[in-house]
Amino acid sequence: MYRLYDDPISGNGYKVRLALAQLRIDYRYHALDVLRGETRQPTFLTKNPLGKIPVLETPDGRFLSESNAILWYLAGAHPAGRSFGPATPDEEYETLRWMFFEQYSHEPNIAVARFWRHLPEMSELQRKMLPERLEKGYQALAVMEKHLAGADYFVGNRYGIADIALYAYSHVAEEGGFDLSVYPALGAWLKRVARQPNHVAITDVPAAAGTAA
Ligand SMILES: N[C@@H](CCC(=O)N[C@@H](CS)C(=O)NCC(=O)O)C(=O)O
Repeated sequence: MYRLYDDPISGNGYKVRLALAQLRIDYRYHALDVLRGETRQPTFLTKNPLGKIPVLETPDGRFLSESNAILWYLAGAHPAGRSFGPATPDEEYETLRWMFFEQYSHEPNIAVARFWRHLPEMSELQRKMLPERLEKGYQALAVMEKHLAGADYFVGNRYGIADIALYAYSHVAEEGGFDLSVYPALGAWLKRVARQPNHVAITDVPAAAGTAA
């Protein structure tokens, strides 16, 4: 059986929860609290030396990290996942392009702004850096809006892992202080993604299966 190590608040973890739910893959859920440093404990560092969730443990005992790499793995490793994955070299390129965009231009701004605003108190440095994160986050959202003005999904005009990767933090961007009302095509895409079969919400967290580490 798969095991997912995650923090319920994490959008990176949500990508994996959403994919597992939509692929109907059974798994055990192990909750960690990043704010309490639980991912930096020695037992967890044996699973991911970077000390970060999500980590997906495979039934044969391997520990997979990096949310978008896990999505890629699930799309390739499961017959049901193939419809979520790229079908041609061009689609492989497009899927990777959007997933790298998510990790470099989107997540570090939108997820980080959201995370900081969830903290009991922002540090002086975080307060100083927030406007730049917001500016760069808006640039990423504008790139998505431009694409979605001419397409229903990110790759191959069908729902897939690039949509899952980008949906995770886009749909909660308002929690980071972003105004999504200025992006009508993005708003329509968010609704389209939420209507996919077996969709689960970021707040639909499975019951935890005992100790996290
Ligand atoms: N690039 C990684 C980022 C993972 C990441 O930043 N995880 C955060 C939670 S969303 C974490 O575990 N932070 C705890 C820490 O750094 O101590 C991915 O996509 O999985």
